[in-house]
Amino acid sequence: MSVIEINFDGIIGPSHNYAGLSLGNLASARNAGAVSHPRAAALQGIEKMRGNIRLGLRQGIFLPQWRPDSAWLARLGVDVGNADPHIRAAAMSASSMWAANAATVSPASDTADGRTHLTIANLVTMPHRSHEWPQTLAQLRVAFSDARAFAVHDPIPAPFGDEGAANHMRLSQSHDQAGVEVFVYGRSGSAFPARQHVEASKAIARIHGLDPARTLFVQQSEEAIAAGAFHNDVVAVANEHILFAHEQAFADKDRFYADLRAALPAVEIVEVPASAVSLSDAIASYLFNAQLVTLPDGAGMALILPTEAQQVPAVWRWLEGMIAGNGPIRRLVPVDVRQSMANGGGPACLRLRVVADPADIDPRFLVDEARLDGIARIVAGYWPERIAPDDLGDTRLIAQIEQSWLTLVDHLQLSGDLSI
Ligand code: SUG
Repeated sequence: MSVIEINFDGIIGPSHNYAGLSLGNLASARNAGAVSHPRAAALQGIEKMRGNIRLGLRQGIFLPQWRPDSAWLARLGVDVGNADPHIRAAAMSASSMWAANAATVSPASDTADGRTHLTIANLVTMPHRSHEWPQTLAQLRVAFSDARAFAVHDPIPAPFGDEGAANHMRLSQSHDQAGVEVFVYGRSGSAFPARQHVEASKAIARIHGLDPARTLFVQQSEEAIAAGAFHNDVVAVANEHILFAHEQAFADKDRFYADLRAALPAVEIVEVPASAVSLSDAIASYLFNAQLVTLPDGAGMALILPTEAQQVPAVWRWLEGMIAGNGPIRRLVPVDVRQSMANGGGPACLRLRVVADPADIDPRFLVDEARLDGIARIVAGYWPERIAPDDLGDTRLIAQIEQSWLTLVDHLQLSGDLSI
């Protein structure tokens, strides 16, 4: 086997709800208080994975986390019955579904010791996400336990905010060759918090043993953060030698593009001008929160993007024009992940990309269509059909959420590894 791109999608958990927890994430704020549909949400995620498998891509999974996070509540001196509603909502969040925020990954060909390095994201900026990392770490230590191939690192210490792969891009001639790693950080000062701190990005580059000549630190534009791009992957995405980005994604794009061209002469930059698609249309449609993937058998690249992109005329017009031209992106594949989108999570948020040899990974974290069928049966049989924010303290709902998790983990034969 050889080194390929594998996308690990977070299975959408049974507690998925709209509590409006993410400041600076416009979709989360807009849908605060709405009724969620966890079962439909998880099935949408499974269908996205199925579609990618049918395109010939390799697919992996991460499990939902145990909710409510009773260990975190205990450290705050409460339990789910007597916690304040905003603490209870934070303990119930299914936000680990957005696996792009699980870790930052540097493939073996970029690192000094020739292993694939993963650093778990601390997610310290948002309380509801700050307690994800221990359960993420537990899973990644099982999935990537082969120490000859992988090094899994603890999170960067607080207060240096790290949001994982959502603020990291890797460009290379092809997946298996040494690449350029680009860390995109924010500066605080705008209306919304900058979640990725440069200190965290630099620490990860050192810990992964990256070559400074092939590592760039780039500031995200303040306009983008103010317009609701709380992560770089809402305004830019890269794959192999292609960078697909909005004109206003970066603070000093001329310098970034020049540095990138110097480090990787083969790079092709596909830039969407603000005159064609405004920042607000880009963010509303999640045009850039797409999976840009290389199709097998030389069929070029495809953009797996949310169906919402079809509903914003300026966006769809621009995309159709691009496809009609002779560019590197040959196919558009809209997918329905509306339940996740309503919390600000598009197709790219739902996955963590790992460029590695699948033979080195614990097979329980890799899926084909038959395994997805089994997961879908459990989702259909156990996941709550709907949750209103007022339901979050309901003891019957909590029991159902806990039972759903236990059943799935048992089905995937991971009970012994991920005990709570
Ligand atoms: O961190 N939403 C997530 C969405 C993450 C998207 N990820 C990437 N862009 N890679 C967030 O803001 C909403 C939760 C709530 O409001 O209940 C939330 O956490």
